[in-house]
Amino acid sequence: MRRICLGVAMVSCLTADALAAEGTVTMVPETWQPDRYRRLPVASASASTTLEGEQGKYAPANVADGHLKTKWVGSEAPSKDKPQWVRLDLAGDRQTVTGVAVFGERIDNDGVLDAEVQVAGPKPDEFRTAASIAQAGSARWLAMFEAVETSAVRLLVTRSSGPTPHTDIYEIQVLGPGMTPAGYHDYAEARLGEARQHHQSALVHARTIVPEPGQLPRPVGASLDGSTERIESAGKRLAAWESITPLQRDELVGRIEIVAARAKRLAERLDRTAKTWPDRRAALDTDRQAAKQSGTGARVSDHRAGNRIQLINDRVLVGLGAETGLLACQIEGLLPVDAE
Ligand SMILES: [Ca+2]
Repeated sequence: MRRICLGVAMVSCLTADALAAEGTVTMVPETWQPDRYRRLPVASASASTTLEGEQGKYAPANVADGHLKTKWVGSEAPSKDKPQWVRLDLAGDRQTVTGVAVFGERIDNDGVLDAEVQVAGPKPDEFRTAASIAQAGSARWLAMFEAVETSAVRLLVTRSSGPTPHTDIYEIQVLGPGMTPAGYHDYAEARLGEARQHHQSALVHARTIVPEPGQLPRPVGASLDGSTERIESAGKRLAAWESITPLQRDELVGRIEIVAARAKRLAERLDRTAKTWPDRRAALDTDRQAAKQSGTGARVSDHRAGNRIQLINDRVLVGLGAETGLLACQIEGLLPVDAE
């Protein structure tokens, strides 16, 4: 491999906040495989601009679909003032990233000349440069840097070259530390175990809110059912680990990362709801009493009770919290549903 550029790389070993080391960029052949590294699963992709739209033929997701014939095409000319970028959000909350392999279009055919490989920091949409390339001599290159924990990687292009203002990227592989086959399986099993624990916590919180699962608001019940199904399905697939291909293993680990992250978010959401439930329950009981006293028929009455504005008839109560801005809808006999 011939080194084509040393980037100004600044990445910490633990977070994208404290920047320490220099990354390196080297050319790689088209057949390059991340043998020594683990290809990290990507949950979603987005871009600054996309020729024919984000859902079209040149969608950002094409850079993470595993195919070297599908590509993202940025539609506007990149510059330092107006860079073009494609962003990959990693499956799971955070991953340890050590490098990025970029497979772009030919330099003379809308390929990348100058770009920065960036990693997401702790704040939303905050990115730090981990490695950079200038005057690229190849369409395919590997940027390696000190391991960093991050939730997303972004390729920021400041100059491309070719017959049109476009920038074309076929594939971006986000790389993590390599694992042995047995270690990889253990990792997948551990992550699925975490997903099960989060799911169990979510069920406990749900039971705090209502004792019977059938009484849960439909969206919450559906989320819990979906979580159960995804965990069971991933568990069955994991049991067949020895008989699936390396690519299928990568896909499964990606699924497990997503399942674990969603289960964690659901548990956290229900935990918050469970903690505020006694106060809300009391407020709703008050509302219910008010609803019963409001008379019958379809006629709607409105009145103000403290910081709550209520519209009531005998079947439906809609309350707006004047301070919280929360809209609470209560249908007699059903649990309330909140919306902002
Ligand atoms: Ca592709």
